[in-house]
Amino acid sequence: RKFNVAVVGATGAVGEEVFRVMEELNFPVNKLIPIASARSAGSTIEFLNKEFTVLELTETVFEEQEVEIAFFCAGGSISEKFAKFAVEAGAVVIDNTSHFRMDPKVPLVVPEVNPDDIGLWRETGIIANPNCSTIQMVQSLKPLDDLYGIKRVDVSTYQAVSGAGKSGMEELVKQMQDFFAFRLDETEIKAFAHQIALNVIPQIDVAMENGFTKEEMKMVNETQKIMHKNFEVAATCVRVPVLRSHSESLTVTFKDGVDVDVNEVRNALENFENLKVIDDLPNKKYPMPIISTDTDFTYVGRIRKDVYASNIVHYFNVADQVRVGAATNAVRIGLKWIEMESDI
Ligand code: 11C
Repeated sequence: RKFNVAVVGATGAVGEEVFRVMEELNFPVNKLIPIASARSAGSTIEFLNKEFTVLELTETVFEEQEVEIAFFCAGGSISEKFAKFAVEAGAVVIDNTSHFRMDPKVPLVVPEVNPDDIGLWRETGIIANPNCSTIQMVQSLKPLDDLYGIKRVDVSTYQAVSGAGKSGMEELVKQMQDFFAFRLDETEIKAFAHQIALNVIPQIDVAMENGFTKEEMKMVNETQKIMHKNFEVAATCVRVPVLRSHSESLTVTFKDGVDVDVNEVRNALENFENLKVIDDLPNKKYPMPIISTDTDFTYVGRIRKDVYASNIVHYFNVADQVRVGAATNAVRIGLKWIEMESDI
C-alpha cells in the first residue's frame, strides 16, 4: 500500500533532496504533503513531474492531512516543537535533526548497520537520523567490527559546506566569485566562523567543555549508540571548501592480537551494502568528493595496514552529505520501517 508522506522543511537543502531520493527509490507515496515555514508556504515543489503547493507548518497540519510518515528536515527547534503533533496525528516521524538522537527511548538508525532498532519506534513515534559524518563512518566500521572487533577509532573529517545547508553552499560560491572579482577581503562571512573559500576551518559547531566540538562529540556518542558498542572514538572535524561531500580519514585499532589482512578488510568493505571500494593508489584511484557527489554510495579506499602495529588499519571514505548523510538515510529508514513495522 501507499502512504501519506509529509516533508517538513520542504524547501531546504535536505528536504528538496528527500523528494529526489523518494522518486529514485520508488517510495510508495499516496499523498505528498510538502510543509515549510509561513515564509515558504504557497511556493511549489516538483515531485514525479507534478507540482505540489507547500503548506504552512502548524500544530494541526498533520492531522488535517492525515499524515502517516513525516520526514522532519527543518532544524532541531522545529522538531522539538512540532514532531509531537505529527506523532499525535498517528504518523511515524523520521527526524533529521540532532534533537532526539541521544534520547534513550528514540532509536538512532543507519539501516545497513542497526535496522532492528527501528522496532523501538513505537515507544515515542520517532526514529532519529544520525549526523552525516557519523552515518558514513559507521557504514564502514560495522563490517570491520564484525570482522575483527574494534578497540578504538581515530577520525579526521573534511566536511563540505552543505552541512550548513543552502546558506553554507551559497556562501562558498559567493566567496569564490568575490575572489575572482578581487573582492575577497570584503566578502561576507556569515554561515561559518571564518572565510571558507581557500581555507579550512578546524571547528564545526560549538566548543564543548572537554576541548572537543559538538560535532566531534556527536561522532563519539552517536557511533556508540548506533553500534551498541563502547569502543573509543576520537574525532577532529574540519570544514573544507567542498560543496556537498564529506571525506573522512580513519585509523581503526582492532582488539589486541588481531593481525590485519588488508585483503580481508577490502573484502569485508566490498561486500557491505551501499559501500563501494575504490582502492588502486598506483593508478591514482581512490574516493574523492567529486566521485561521491549526487550518489547514494559511501566510497572507501586508501586501505593500508599500519607500518608499526599489526592491529591497525588506515583508510579514507567519502559520501554525499545531503544524500547519504541525510536524505537517503532518512528515506532508507522510511522504506525499512514500511517493510518491518507498518501494518500492511
Ligand atoms: C555539518 N554535520 O556538516 C553537520 C550538519 O547534527 O544533523 C548536520 C548537523 C546534524 O555541519
